Amino acid sequence: MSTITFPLLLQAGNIRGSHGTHTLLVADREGIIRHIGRGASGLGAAAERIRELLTVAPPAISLPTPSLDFGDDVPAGETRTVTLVLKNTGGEDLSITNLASDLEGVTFSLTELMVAPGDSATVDITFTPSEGGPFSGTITISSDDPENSSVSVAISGTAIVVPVNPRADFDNDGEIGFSDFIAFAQAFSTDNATFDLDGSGLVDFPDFLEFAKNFGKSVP
Ligand SMILES: [Ca+2]
Ligand SMILES: [Ca+2]
Repeated sequence: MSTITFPLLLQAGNIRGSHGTHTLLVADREGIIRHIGRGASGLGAAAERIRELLTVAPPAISLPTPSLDFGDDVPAGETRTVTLVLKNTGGEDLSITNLASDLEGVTFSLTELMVAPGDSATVDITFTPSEGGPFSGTITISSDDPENSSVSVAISGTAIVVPVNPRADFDNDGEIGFSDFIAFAQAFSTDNATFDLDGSGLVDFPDFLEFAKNFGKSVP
């Protein structure tokens, strides 16, 4: 018979003589019974079960989403956010020590965090494309996972350039701004053709939507 020391609850009340044999229960720290065996021949199996319970798995990073898509319609100059999920499938706390990207301008809501065993955490990743066209890169995540100290996630998307409607610059100062909005508001519900951007014969809500799409932009 081997002898081992273990900080587990052995439910003494459940070890009893029964026709010359014993029932062996192995319970974990929470008191959940993990093994039931009988007699001396069951000791080896019980000891093996105890060893398994005592072995704490190291932290293990897992990425439920292998790639992140910002979408194919990110307006150039506007910020888009996607969420990265980080999971710890190990048995000890996972320490994320850094997040970085090779795509310039990518920012993270967090670059250091702890994830408890079995838990998930999220990090918001934002990007503001400066011009139209596809973009892609890699997010690299460093952690104390002994087997995967560096893992990566592909990111991609496509930026679009929304053309400016120069007609929305009603005062022709090169910017579609607040002064244009005031002028538009004053012309609302009239038939003033300058402000009737869709040519419907009336300055109305569809014209406002067209104006709003262009608000804040410069006229080239
Ligand atoms: Ca203007
Ligand atoms: Ca109209």
